[in-house]
Amino acid sequence: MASGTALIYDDEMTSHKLLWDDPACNIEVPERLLTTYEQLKLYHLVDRCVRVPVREGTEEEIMLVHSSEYLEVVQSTQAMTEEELQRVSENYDAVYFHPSTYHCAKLAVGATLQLVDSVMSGKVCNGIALVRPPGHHSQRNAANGFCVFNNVAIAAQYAKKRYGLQRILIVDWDVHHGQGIQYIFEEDPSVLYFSWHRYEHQQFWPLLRESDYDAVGQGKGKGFNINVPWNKVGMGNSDYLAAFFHVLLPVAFEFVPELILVSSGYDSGIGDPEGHMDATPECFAHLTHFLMQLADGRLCAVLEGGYHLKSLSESVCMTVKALLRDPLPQISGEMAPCLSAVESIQNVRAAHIPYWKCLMYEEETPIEDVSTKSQQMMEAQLVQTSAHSTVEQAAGTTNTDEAIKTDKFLESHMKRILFPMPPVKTAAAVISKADAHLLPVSVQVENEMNEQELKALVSRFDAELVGEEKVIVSLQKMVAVLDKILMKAVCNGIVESSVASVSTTVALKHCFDSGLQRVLCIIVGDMDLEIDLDDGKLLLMNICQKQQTEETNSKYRISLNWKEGAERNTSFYAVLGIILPVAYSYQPDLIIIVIGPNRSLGENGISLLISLLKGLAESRILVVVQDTEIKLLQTVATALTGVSTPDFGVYAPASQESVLEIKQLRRQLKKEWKMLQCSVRD
Ligand code: Q9C
Ligand code: ZN
Repeated sequence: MASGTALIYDDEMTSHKLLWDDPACNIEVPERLLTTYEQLKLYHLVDRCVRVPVREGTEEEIMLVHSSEYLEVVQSTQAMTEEELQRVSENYDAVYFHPSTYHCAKLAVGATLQLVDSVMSGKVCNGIALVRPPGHHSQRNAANGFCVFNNVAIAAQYAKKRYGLQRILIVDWDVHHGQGIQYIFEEDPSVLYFSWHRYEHQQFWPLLRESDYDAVGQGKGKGFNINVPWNKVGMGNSDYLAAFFHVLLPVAFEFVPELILVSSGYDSGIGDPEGHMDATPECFAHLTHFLMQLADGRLCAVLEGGYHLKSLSESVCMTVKALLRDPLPQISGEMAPCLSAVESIQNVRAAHIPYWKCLMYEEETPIEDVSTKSQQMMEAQLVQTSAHSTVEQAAGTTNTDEAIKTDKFLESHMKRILFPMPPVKTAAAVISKADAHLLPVSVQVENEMNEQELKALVSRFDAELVGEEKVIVSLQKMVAVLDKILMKAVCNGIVESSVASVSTTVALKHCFDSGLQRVLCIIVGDMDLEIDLDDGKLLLMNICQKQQTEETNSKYRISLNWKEGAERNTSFYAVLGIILPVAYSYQPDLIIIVIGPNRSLGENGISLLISLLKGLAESRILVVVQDTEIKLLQTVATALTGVSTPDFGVYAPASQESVLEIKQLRRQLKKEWKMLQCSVRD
């Protein structure tokens, strides 16, 4: 797999600007790029990326999406007077032209294609293009909503043509509906378009009926257009995560994209004057991290909207940090989607049941969302109601007051969540010295802890645990790695143990002794732990093959029966449907993953589990492996370092039995772990 992150930026794209007074357009300013680039420099992210130059997109490339008539109109604006420019602009909704617009719009297209080429050629693994003017509203024959050429749509057509791609995923997390992209690919099953957007029952721009959840695509493209309409403002981190867990990610894993293009608008972030949403910058790092598990990591993010300068620039920086595979900050806020978000999610899932196997056993029906609709209609012209009701704008505050409030909030918020990166990413302690050489080179091999120290440490909780020689050796290895994680000298680690259950028990006790408040322990395979769990400091999940005798689940002890055939890649269904939502609801400080005997997940499943959970707990993960196959150790070590992503091969739908098991668990636990909610019923 390729490595490295491309950054494409050129300040020439700041010359496109509004020359007259137009309140509908005055937020799309050159400072959007300048401020963002400055912030990237401040965080030293520019130095860590691969600089790729921009170029102009060619006429031929532009005509992959746009008509020659429209191209001529845009060309003609180069030589116009201000008055003429204003007149052309008026032909479109929320658009302005400047004499440099044509040049900049060609650079925006070319920058996007340079990014696609860098990723597809393997020069880098992923990247971001910071461009203006944006693209996702623009259509075959029309500019629209600040957009002149549809950069991302052109990139998708280009990638299909130049690289023969058959499946491209476009994720549009901008707060507006990229109706331009929807129109272009409506009938095209090779491009899966996902967009969430402020909708408010069609009361929000662009005010289109076809932005609703029931626009699923047309003809052969049915099922390949996914709209998540937000019917309230104030949607935040948990709402966005829920849409990923329960709509986008399962479908995307089933789709198996070869390339991901992100219409990366940040007006869906906190403080945006257009979006009025509430997602904080680190949310975008988590969204990016999820998408990096698909398409062998080939991801191209292309700037769309984002009009609060600080929110925009911090969010772009968080996206770049995720692309660079830095450990992510913990996501903030209460992890519970609001009712209106769950309604939207339920409706999209219901609308897509006929098209996706991962939804086929759902009996979801669209609901007439009474909780928002009637209310919305009455309040249409009054104060906006907001999803989580904490971000309502107080009467009498102005937009500038709001913007300054967000500036101040973000200033302290970023200080709170950012943390120094441990100098080493992954440490390992294996039993056979020979095995150490077979691990990825970046893995730091640890020596065991001194025996006296170990005995002193363990005797604090249970002297009897330390008996035979092999137990001592396993514990010495485990503590050596765990201590480094706790001291933040390494991020994560892997230890081999011939007595995984004892190693895990000691590891947990050592964690609590060190003052950790929430430890998530996931046991893959058949294994029992002798440990009390009532105070919420430990959440234990067991994925095992053996059928549980009776109803044994409780909030902090969850067991999931899962059987996976050797050649069937179905585990993502369990990981996305249960494990990830519960883990995000819990927000652990550290994660212990134990791979025991008789394991119920294949290597791909284990790899996916580790890769996805790395977004939590600042990547503090200890993996305890009972199995001593070197292949498994390599898989785990590779997932921890993040040097490659699992290859799922052919998707197999989970058996009806497994799906029902998951649904049952979800119903049982969704009151306790709110990120499990994807339907408003029972
Ligand atoms: N009364 C992007 O974020 N608002 N475009 C128009 C008309 C237009 C947003 C309001 C918002 C366009 C790329
Ligand atoms: Zn937007």
